[in-house]
Amino acid sequence: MMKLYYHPSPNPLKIALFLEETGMEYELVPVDTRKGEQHDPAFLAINPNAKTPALTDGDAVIFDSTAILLYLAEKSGKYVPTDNTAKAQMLSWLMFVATGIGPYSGQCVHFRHIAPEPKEYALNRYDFEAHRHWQLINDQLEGKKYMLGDEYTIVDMAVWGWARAVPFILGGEDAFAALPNVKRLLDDINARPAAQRAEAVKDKFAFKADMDDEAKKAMFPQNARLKG
Ligand SMILES: N[C@@H](CCC(=O)N[C@@H](CS)C(=O)NCC(=O)O)C(=O)O
Repeated sequence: MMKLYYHPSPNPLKIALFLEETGMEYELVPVDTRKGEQHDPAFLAINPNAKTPALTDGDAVIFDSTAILLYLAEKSGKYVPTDNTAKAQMLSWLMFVATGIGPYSGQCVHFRHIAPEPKEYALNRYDFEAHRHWQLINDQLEGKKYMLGDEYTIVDMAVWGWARAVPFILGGEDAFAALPNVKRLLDDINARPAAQRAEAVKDKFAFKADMDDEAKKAMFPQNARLKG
C-alpha cells in the first residue's frame, strides 16, 4: 500500500486531498517536523530534502508535492486534463504554484511571524511578492470555476493547499477582500467531502502545535550559525 509521509501543512495537504478525492488506499506516516522528525535518517532516505510530503508506492519513492501530484495523476488518470492545450496550462500553473506561491508564501509567513527584527526589508519583499502571486491566481480564476476552466484538476488541489492559509500569509482575514476568486475556489473545495477528510487527517495524530525553541531548531537550522 502507498505510504504518505505527512504533516498537517500546506504541501502535504494537497496530497491528502488528491488521495481522498480518488479513494486510493494509503497509509499515513506522521512526520512531526516541529519535533525534528524530518531529519531522522530513515526519513532522509525517502526525502533527502527533509521536508514533507513524501510518498512511497512499492519501490517507487517520490518527494515534493508537485512531483507527487503528477505521479498520482498519471497513475490514476484522474484530475489531469488529456487535451494538449489544457495540459500545457496545467503544467504552467502547477509550476507557478510550486516555484511562486509556495516559496514566496512560505517566506512571507517566516518574515511576518517568525523572524526577529530588523526585518522590514525582507518582509516588504516577500509580502509584495506573495500579494503579487496571489493576485495572479485571482486573475486566472476570473470568469472560471477552476484554475483551468470547468474541470477540477491537480492545479486546484495545489492552490487549495496554500489558499487555506492566505490570511496567515498576507496578514489578516481582509486579505481575501482583494482575492474574491481565490476565496470562492477555497470555499468550493472546502465544501467537498474529500477536503474535509483531508483536513481531518491531522486529528489522527497528536502533532506538536507549539513553535517553541525545539521546533525552531528543527525547522530553521540555519539560525545555529548566528549564535555564539
Ligand atoms: N517543494 C516542497 C516543499 C516542502 C515543504 O517545504 N514542506 C514543509 C511543510 S509545507 C515542511 O516539511 N517543512 C519542514 C521544515 O522545513 O523543516 C514541496 O512542495 O513538497
